[in-house]
Amino acid sequence: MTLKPYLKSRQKMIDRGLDRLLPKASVKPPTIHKAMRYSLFAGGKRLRPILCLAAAETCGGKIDRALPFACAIECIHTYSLVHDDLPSMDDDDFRRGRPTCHKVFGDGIAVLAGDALLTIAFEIVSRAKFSRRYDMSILLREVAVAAGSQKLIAGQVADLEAEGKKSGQAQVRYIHENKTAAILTTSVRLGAMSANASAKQLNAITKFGRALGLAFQIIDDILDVTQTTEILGKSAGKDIAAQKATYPAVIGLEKSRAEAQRLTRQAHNALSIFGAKAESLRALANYLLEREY
Ligand code: GRG
Repeated sequence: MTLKPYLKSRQKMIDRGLDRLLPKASVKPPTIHKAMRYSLFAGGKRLRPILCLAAAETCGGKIDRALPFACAIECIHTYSLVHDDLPSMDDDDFRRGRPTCHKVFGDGIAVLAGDALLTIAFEIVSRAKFSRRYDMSILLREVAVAAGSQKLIAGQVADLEAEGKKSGQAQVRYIHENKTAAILTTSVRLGAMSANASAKQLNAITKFGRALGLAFQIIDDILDVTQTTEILGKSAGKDIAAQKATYPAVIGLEKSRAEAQRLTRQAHNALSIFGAKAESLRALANYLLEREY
């Protein structure tokens, strides 16, 4: 499979879905809808929603059925970035290669745009078609738990509290598993659930998501050290400056690279039960590992 055209066509499909599901920028009050759309359509790679669609296909489902879940996940991901960029959190001026939401709309509207993106994700899921094995309460709970105080927010709290302190590998792993891997895992799990996956399939997809999610964040840590702001589209070198708990800071660059590769192999192994059906998930995992680092 050729990855570039595949990614482009999936990105388009997700953009169209998001455009359809979000209130138009002119809807009252326009400021909030402009701010939500500003961050949502800022050129994100759409990795999580693409993984969601690929997981649905891997489990024998249709991508149309998975699309609302994919869009909901991208709304949650974007909310977390908007809030993370705020002066009271990571204090970043650039995201996805352009000024952050609060730089354009002010802190108050950026907080509300994040809130509204998180909230609309639940509305989108609540309108989606569910499958025989996974009813609406299961799907809504899946999203709520992943975005909640014991997963995404837990990771962010631990990340904030670790700043400027000496962390060990277990602590960094905890941060990454919750801040990054939990939403990524839920992306593929929702795709699988939309496809009415068996327990065995869902278990394999979950293992894949966890390993890939952790590898993805370790690579992100490495890129922060090795790449420029221009290449990243966000401020490089911030982790060291802010004394963040990262893999390179705790175990060094070489060991971090080896750990990312080990986890990517683990992710591949989790897909063995699907045979050729997991071709797109395998290609996506390779794409994440092959980022320049
Ligand atoms: C505010 C509750 C709350 C959580 C914030 C998302 C996050 C947690 C922090 C942002 C910084 C960070 C390192 C997040 C880890 C996930 C990550 C690598 C995000 C960037 O994801 P990409 O590369 O970005 O998929 P695009 O812009 O392409 O979507």
